[in-house]
Amino acid sequence: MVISGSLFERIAARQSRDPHRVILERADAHPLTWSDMEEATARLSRLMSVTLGLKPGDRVAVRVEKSTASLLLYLACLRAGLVYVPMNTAYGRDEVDYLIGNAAPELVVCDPAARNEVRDLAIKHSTPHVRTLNADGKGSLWDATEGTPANFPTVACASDAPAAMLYTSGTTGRPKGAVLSHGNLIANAEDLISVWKFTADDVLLHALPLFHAHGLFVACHCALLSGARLIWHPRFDASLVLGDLPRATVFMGVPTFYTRLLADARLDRALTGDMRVFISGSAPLLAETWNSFATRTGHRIVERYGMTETGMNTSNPVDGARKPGSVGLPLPSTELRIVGEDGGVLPTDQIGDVQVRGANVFSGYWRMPDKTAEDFTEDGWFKTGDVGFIDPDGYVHLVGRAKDLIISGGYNVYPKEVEAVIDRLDGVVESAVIGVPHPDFGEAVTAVVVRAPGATTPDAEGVIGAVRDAIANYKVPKSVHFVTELPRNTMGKVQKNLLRDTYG
Ligand code: MCA
Ligand code: AMP
Repeated sequence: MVISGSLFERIAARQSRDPHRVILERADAHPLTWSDMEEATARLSRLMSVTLGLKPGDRVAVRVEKSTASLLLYLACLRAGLVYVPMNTAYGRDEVDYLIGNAAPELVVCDPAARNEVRDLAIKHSTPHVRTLNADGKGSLWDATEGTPANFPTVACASDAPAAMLYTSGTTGRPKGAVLSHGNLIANAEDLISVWKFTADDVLLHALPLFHAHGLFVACHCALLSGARLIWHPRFDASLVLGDLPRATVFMGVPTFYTRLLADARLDRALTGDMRVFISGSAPLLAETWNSFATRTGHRIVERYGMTETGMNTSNPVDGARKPGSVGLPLPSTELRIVGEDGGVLPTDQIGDVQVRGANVFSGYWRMPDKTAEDFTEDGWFKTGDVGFIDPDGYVHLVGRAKDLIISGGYNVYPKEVEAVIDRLDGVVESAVIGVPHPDFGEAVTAVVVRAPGATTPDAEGVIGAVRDAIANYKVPKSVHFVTELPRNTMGKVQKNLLRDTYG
């Protein structure tokens, strides 16, 4: 596939065929048409490029609640050739501090409530501009666009120009910025539109957060590049989603969305009768959930598999067999292989490391050439850190992760980050953080702590409180266990599998 031009140009080319058609509906405000979006993004792009003087390739770090204004800001960055750097709104001060220091943005946009804290961090890291945007789309960013002319020539860019940088944590060390190019995003969106058969007749119910690849890229790009309409929910609320399903044709979510929908007695065939497809990803969807959903609604959820660094890699087909427990077939532009410990490609049905290559795969981590080199093979395959096999029909099955990662409600938690907070507490010798099965979040963050001999503090509440004060709330352990020592193998490595057996 030959990819050229900016993602915004592609979206504009699709949408400008019918500029007055509604492309986004929301409960509390007027629907948005493409001409509304065109005008708003022109103003925002002009503000950032002309008034603030940002240049193509400059980063714009954004920590704001999901709103239509936050979507417009993302589109305006694409339009102006700026690199959008979203932050999870749950991030604490230390996480924001690290990210601003590492991304070196020219502009930070935050909620007005966080303005003073973010301004101090911006001063610390010499970030020239801080603007605010609240959940209603108000704030100093928006105010400044008033009176700005609503025209802006979209910045032309090569397909390998950076479009967004999303931070992803690591087994060791601090979070890394995965740089996605316009070409990566376009290639992946076009594959998904074709595999999921999106058309302008679709209506996508969007209840995902906007700061991760799932909600920002997968959902928004499929709709914006196919001409489908978005029904916009600020966050996932099972009851509100059930209320809007009869008006939608496509729904996307993490497995927790599906278990929460199943927990509501109103979910049935009648309510979902006009739906074309339900899609799940970001975390393993249990075959049990897939089967219960099929029994209750008649819909076979389409499970797909992706990563921040690669976008989506595989999906079960819309036409053809959808296998529960499998993440489906490689997408048209993605090659996927399973390799053994010696790096050799393994035959069908054998379990090994999953590697991918293709137009969807990012080219590297921001300012981390060594880490980038480590994660790619010499012939350009990206080492996903996932473990799986390919069955005789070509379907990919994930069976585990080589990386020490917990996925809780679709959010990734790297144990090291939580352990570092616990280990610095007075009275703590060391800790091990593991994921254990959880009915709502899939996996729950669980801490196993060794206290100093004779120490009675911190207790479980003390550990939980300390983590809550330091990092994002979804990383806080749901339970804490105290032991006199951690199980170790002969190499001295903590045997987390034994801890998972004991506390899972
Ligand atoms: C909220 N809480 C959580 C989580 N979310 N705890 C563990 N794991 C979570 N995911 C806790 C909060 O800390 C809080 O605890 C309490 O639950 C209530 O918080 P609230 O925000 O009201 O929760 P919620 O609205 O019920 O959120 C649950 C959620 C949300 C809707 C499942 O986590 C969510 O939207 N997840 C989607 C994540 C996602 O988009 N992932 C895609 C990543 P306390 O009261 O104690 O403070 S992209 C990706 O992975 C790749 C590319 C891919 O393949 O898609
Ligand atoms: P992230 O890099 O934060 O976007 O998380 C990507 C990781 O989520 C992948 O490497 C997988 O471990 C996991 N993941 C995504 N989709 C699925 C899925 N359908 N089944 C199992 N794991 C998944």
